[in-house]
Amino acid sequence: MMIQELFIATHNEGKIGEIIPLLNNIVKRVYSFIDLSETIFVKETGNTFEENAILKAETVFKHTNIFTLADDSGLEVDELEGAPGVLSARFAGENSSDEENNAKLLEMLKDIPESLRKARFKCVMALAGPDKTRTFYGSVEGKIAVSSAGFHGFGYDPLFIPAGYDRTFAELGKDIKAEMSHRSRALAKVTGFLKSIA
Ligand code: ITT
Repeated sequence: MMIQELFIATHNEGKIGEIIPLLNNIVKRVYSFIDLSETIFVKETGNTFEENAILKAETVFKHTNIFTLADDSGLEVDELEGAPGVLSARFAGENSSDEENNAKLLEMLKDIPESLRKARFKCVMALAGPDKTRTFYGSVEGKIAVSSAGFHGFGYDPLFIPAGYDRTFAELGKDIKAEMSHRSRALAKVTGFLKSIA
């Protein structure tokens, strides 16, 4: 079986910008919510990235009938026992902006020294179709900066310094982020799977 068309079920423009370029040579046509006349919002009621990724992919597949890929991702900070985790998008409250979430995280870590600011980004991608939904994982280790830096990317990128670097993802830019990010790593597994069934 070959998957010719894939629907990317995310409303996050930052994710779209990172996912679509990596799929262009793998599937013939990529769709997203801009191709639909009505948009679909899925309430993220799961307790894990995996549950939420599956929920988003399966709900959207039911509407579109096109193989659907969803991304659930977030930041886990050791000092905060894994928070913001699945609540990363709404850390500072429902509909909070990236800036508000980042400000809250910096405030919570303000007395925490560099050696204890360990964190990781995690991404779970779920691929839903007529058969069993499959999941793919990626993560990247790093630490939380003491202040916001850089303008590339989205979300917590201005605060996340990947291991082996001394600048944030937002300073390093999209090419370096694409080499090692949680999303790229999960997506490499997705594209590996798509090629294996082609
Ligand atoms: P969709 O559910 O529509 O895909 P969302 O933004 O609500 O969009 P999530 O529920 O998966 O997506 O929330 C993930 C949040 O984690 C996201 O809003 C960012 O704040 C953060 N995040 C995930 N990946 C990130 C990345 O690569 N860089 C920076 N922040 C990231």
